[in-house]
Amino acid sequence: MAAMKLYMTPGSCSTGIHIILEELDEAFEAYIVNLPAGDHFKPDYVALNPKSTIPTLVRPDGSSLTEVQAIAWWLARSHPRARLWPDDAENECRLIEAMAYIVGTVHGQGFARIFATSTFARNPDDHASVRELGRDIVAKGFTILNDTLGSGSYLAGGYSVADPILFYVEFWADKTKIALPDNLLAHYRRMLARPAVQRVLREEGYNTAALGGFSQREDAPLRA
Ligand SMILES: N[C@@H](CCC(=O)N[C@@H](CS)C(=O)NCC(=O)O)C(=O)O
Repeated sequence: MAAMKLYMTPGSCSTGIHIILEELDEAFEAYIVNLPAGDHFKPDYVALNPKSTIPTLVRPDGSSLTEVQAIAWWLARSHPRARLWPDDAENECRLIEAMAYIVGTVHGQGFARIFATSTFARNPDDHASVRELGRDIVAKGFTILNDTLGSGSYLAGGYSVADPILFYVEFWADKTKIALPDNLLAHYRRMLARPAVQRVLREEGYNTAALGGFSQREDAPLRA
């Protein structure tokens, strides 16, 4: 059986999927897509993912899967022994609710305005205001997710695919110096202590350093 292939960019949203893969007891191959160089628009990549986004997961049968939530669900569902998806309906719908909000709003509406500002406004005069709006959306999102998490260790009962997804926006908060409310900061640190997270960060070129933070790669501009 062919190994799964993850097409990813270090320090991007694909880091969440990279962590989920690392939590599974199965070999996979990781391929770097250089976004600043435009690799995602090259014909070989477009053939895998016509949306030109990362992450893309190529499954053992050769088919491509895109969209963070769909990939996370498929990985959890096809690897039940890893127990990364809750059994009960309440935790299941809460998990989906959290992932949709993180990827769709905190990332797609908030961080995207900060990292990919020009895709929201053609006029450079508007960029500072677009970025400021992005930071407001992120801050509101973190307040909501902080309340969702409460004093719990993980987002949906036990550890699940939602936690590496939450982690990637916490990681971006660390890099952009956006404050994480207390419950999210504790979650971020809990995630940083996981061996799978440490392996992924090392593989993506980061040094896990002092509590709650690490130094950014010199050579990899962060993109949403
Ligand atoms: N809805 C997509 C969003 C993925 C996304 O926004 N990925 C960013 C990187 S974090 C990307 O591919 N950006 C391409 C670009 O900057 O041109 C998903 O869930 O996979």
